[in-house]
Amino acid sequence: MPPRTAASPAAPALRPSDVVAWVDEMTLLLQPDAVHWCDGSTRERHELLQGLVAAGTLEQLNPDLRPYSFLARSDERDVARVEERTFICSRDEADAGPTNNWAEPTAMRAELTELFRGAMRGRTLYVVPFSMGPVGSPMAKMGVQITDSPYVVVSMGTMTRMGSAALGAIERGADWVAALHSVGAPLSPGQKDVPWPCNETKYIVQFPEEREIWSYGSAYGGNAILAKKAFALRIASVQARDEGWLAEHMLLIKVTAPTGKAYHLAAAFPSACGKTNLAMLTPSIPGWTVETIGDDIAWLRIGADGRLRAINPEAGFFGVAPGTGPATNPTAVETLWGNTIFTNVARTEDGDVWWEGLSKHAPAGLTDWRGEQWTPDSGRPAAHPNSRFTVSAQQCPSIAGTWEDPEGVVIDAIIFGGRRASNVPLVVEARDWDHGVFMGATIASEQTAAAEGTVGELRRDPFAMLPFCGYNMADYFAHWLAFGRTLRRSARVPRVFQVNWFRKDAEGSFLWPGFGENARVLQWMVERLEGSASAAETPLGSVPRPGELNVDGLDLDDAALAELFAVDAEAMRSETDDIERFFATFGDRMPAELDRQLALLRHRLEA
Ligand code: GTP
Ligand code: SPV
Ligand code: MN
Repeated sequence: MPPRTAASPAAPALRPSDVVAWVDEMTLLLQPDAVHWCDGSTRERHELLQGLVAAGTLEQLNPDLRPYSFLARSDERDVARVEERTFICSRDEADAGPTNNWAEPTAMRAELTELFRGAMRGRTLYVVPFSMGPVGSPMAKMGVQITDSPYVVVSMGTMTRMGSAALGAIERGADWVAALHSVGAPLSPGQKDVPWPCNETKYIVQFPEEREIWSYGSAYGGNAILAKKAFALRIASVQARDEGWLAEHMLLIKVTAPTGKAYHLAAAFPSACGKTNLAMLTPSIPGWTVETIGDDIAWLRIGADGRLRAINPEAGFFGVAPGTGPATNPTAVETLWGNTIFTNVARTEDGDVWWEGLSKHAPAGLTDWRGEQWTPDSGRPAAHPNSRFTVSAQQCPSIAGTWEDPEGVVIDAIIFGGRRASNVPLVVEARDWDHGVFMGATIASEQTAAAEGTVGELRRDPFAMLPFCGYNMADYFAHWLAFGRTLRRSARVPRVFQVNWFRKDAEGSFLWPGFGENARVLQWMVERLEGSASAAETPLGSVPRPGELNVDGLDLDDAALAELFAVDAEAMRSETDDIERFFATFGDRMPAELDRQLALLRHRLEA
């Protein structure tokens, strides 16, 4: 198929002049061979997928086993988010804060302009208009991504509402975020392409004041699908601060109790710490149902009715493959029946996919994520630990009927969590909103494979937003505190909880069975909301009284249950010292209320 140009009949009739002006300017800089305006149609997706197969980026899986599904093997050096190469280029360095990399915006813009000059030679420039949130929702926001990666285009097609409808909203006057992306691998005339073009030099740059994103050198996930982390969290968190709402790294679920009463919960866990799994949870306890609204990002604001409301701005799931199996997440396994792009998983002999945890035993004849023969004796995982699936949310059997409600769902409770082998109990309820903000601000978690870095290393990851907050994290804490004051004037302030599914015993085994059994913790939360469950006060907050947590039928002895809730005073004291050091990194921008919460915690620990 010859590449289309902007002047081809496929270019949309409707092209907002400011988008055209930006595309024209970028076309001059990037010097692509062709320009393609994406309309988001099925035909367009089909043609892109066929082109990706022809280019060797995608391999079509066996259609009898995995209909209309594809496997991508990335470059081995392009497998996760690159936090070291991620920058917040606010005009004032202090506005990026100590948790972000900062660079002076004019200098960064000049440097990037030179990097991007001619970067698309030999390639097609795709114009990808998209909406975060249902088009027409008062909470939706538009964006336009320019990219030279058709893999990114089809990913954006699944993860967002992509195409002409978004362009229409922009034409009618909606603001939009400009997101520029190149794999940074121009082709000279006649040069053969590689299956996964990328560049050793990588930049993921946000200009928060200009609401602009420039991403160079990677085609992987959060580095390249710019609607997701770069826009819906880094840029949107700044918009949210300025406009009085919240852009969060949260899943959204609807929980229905046996009484038929439904509640909506939002939960923030760091990358690869269980959001998709909780979002798709199949309760192990009879009478309870959990429906999915979102699995990674939530936008929350106070609705016209004064209640806290949330939407999932995304349209698909970019989920972690390893650990996803019939016993842990049967809903995800069902969701992935077809129409799925898998990246960096293993391939079976008969043309299907496999990863650690999909089945107990690996099938014979596997090809690993690098394309090499693999057996269980190979001494390395068959699927990359951060291998992923990209699939439409529509395909999820547990998707809630209300998941696209333009007004959003009413949030009854907020949950914070992390991956902690010790110290942090299975579940704790905050005393009030401000204490809940303190919990969110002090979350620490063991690092996972979702980003480059040392897996297992404990780090503070406040609100699971450490890599995603587009401004000074202390200002973000203050914004959460102020948001609570506004909420208190409205109908109802949601309860706040902290959970930890990952506590380990002395032998290093998980103490809590997790997954579907996490419904037992949700049950206690709902009973707290209903006022039917009591709680015991601890220095950290309220925990279920003995016998209040439903452990019926669980293979969990009293000692293990006690260990799940044990608070070691000495360890907690050293934890508070660590929190104090962490807070101190923010200097005088740190809200006094959180220092007060730390003092209160220390006081309770001494008492
Ligand atoms: P991102 O997409 O990176 O934001 O990750 P996520 O927060 O959605 O994490 P996900 O649900 O994909 O889970 C990540 C890993 O944690 C997977 O390997 C899961 O199998 C594992 N996991 C999830 N929930 C539990 C749990 O309750 N207990 C245990 N032990 N592991 C879990
Ligand atoms: C995460 O790392 O939190 C993800 C995957 O959800 S990525 O899109 O790469 O950010
Ligand atoms: Mn995530």
